[in-house]
Amino acid sequence: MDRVEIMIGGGDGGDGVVRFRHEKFVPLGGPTGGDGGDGGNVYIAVDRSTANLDYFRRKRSFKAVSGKSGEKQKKHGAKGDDLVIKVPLGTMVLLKEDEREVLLADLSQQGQKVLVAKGGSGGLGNVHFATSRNQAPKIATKGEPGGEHRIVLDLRLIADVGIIGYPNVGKSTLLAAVSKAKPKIADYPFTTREPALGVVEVGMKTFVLAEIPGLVDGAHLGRGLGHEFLRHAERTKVLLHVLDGRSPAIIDDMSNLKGELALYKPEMAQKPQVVVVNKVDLPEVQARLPEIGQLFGTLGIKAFFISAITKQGLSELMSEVVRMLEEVQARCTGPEEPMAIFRPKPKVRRGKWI
Ligand SMILES: Nc1nc2c(ncn2[C@@H]2O[C@H](COP(=O)(O)OP(=O)(O)OP(=O)(O)O)[C@@H](O)[C@H]2O)c(=O)[nH]1
Ligand SMILES: [Mg+2]
Repeated sequence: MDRVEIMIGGGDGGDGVVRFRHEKFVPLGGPTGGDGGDGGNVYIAVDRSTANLDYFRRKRSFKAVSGKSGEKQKKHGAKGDDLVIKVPLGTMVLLKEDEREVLLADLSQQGQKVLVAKGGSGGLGNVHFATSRNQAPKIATKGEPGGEHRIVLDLRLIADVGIIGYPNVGKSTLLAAVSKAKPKIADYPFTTREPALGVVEVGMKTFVLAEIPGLVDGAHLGRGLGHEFLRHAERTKVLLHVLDGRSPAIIDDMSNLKGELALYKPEMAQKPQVVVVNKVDLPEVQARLPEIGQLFGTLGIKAFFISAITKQGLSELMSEVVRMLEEVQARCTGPEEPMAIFRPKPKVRRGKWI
């Protein structure tokens, strides 16, 4: 499970109270009713020990603790405890308003935390309402209810590089050849049914590589498994586009899949891509290499020719990926965008007299 909708509510504010001083020989003591405590806030925070969203199968609704009512002698009620909901690294937090989803936070770093619902303010005790005309006010206000929101938690892989390509082209074989990942490999389509991750070391550099499985024509319409997984590729910086050297229409394969990405999201097709022709160890592919090379040459595309099985061409390919990652990184270290801060508005029911 990597996407879930939950309801969250800030704690309600405690009520203000009506109290009067009762002392011996002071028949008309003034008001002493204290304010209610504020309700607790709800936060969503990254937690190292949480790996998935399975916990939310059982529990879908969360509310922080409410504030306590005020007390006599002008005492404030206690503030409600905050609630911190723990999620794995890589969770996107979206606010659902009607059918629209607004991104509140992309929790892609350890220690990140976002405020998602504010507790209601405590009500005012009658100490606040004494005037020269009314020195014994019998009024206090109720605490505000906490803010309530529908929140979508969407867990996405954090990979620098995504391997895309039609089924059976050798994506898993490539991932296994350059990292310690052990994805299932077999000679039929849709062997990989979940994105697989591996860490690649190139000299002193490392990056995270992910196989994005199940892409077919019409993936953006939900065909194959691809639509489910394309969102994992959204955060990658570079795409490795793997083609099967045996394919009779290798250029069409490339442009069709690219078109598929653009239909899913135009930004996806804009990502830097490395075109990789796999399975060059096979004699039938060997025989076609000059022809394939020429096809890409006329399009001005630099293609990498590899065999994920014999590992031919892999070190050049990985060096190119590192180079491209560095290029993307250099481009991205411009002035930082200001952090968006989400300040949910509680539903107002203020000033209701008790
Ligand atoms: N000869 C040869 N066969 C390869 C090469 N790379 C992969 N294969 C074979 O191609 C078949 C599919 O490989 P996978 O790595 O499972 O392909 P995939 O793209 O991950 O496939 P799905 O996960 O099913 O989409 C397997 O039988 C592999 O052994 C290669 O470089 N040369
Ligand atoms: Mg696979």
